Amino acid sequence: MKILLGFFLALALLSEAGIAHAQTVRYTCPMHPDVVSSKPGRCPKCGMTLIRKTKSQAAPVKAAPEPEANTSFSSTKIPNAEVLDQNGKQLNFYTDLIKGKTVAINFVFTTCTAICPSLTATFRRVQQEAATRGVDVQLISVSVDPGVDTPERLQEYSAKFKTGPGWTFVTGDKAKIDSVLQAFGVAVANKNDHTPMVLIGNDTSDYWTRIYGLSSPAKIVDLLAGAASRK
Ligand SMILES: [Cu+2]
Repeated sequence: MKILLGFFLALALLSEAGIAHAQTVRYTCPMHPDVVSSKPGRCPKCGMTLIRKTKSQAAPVKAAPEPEANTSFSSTKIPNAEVLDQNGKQLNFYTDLIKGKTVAINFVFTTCTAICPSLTATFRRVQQEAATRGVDVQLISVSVDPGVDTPERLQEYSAKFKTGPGWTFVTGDKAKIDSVLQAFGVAVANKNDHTPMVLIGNDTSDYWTRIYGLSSPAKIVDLLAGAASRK
């Protein structure tokens, strides 16, 4: 926890420093504060959409959406929305997928040709490595394109990546999925801007953290093991 706090503090200080020297508008990566650009675009390190920062946004009252990293997330924010899994089965998002579990959640869409195949392949290796190391984890891939990603499509996608049991693909009514995305702070207007982050949580201890979704599977499993060990 101390390490995490230190990290968040460092992040906060870094972004403050960046803002203090800003002459006009700047765009920074939520995950890589050292990436600063004068133009909108994507982070060359992780592909995340850069977030606009101006001096006025450095004021104590934050109006613009800020990266999650320095806000505390809690299971209480997760809606128990009615969603569908890749088998077309109706689930309650919180009680069926999160409650009492250690979870890793990513955000994908099946027609994505950019980062999603790599995110999913990484998740697959995370699943295998977690099993090898005896880390009990529920993997959840939430579609950011529920209108196109029917359960059938997700089933196909899931089969293509040879996912194992304990990995649920989630779609459903757009409003319901949006409520889930909003709760996690990852809702975007354009699906192509979806976050490459993986959220990691232990619901029982209400411990939440996040990691870049293309980190090494071993690193992701380390975080999962750490989360799972929190009582
Ligand atoms: Cu994608």
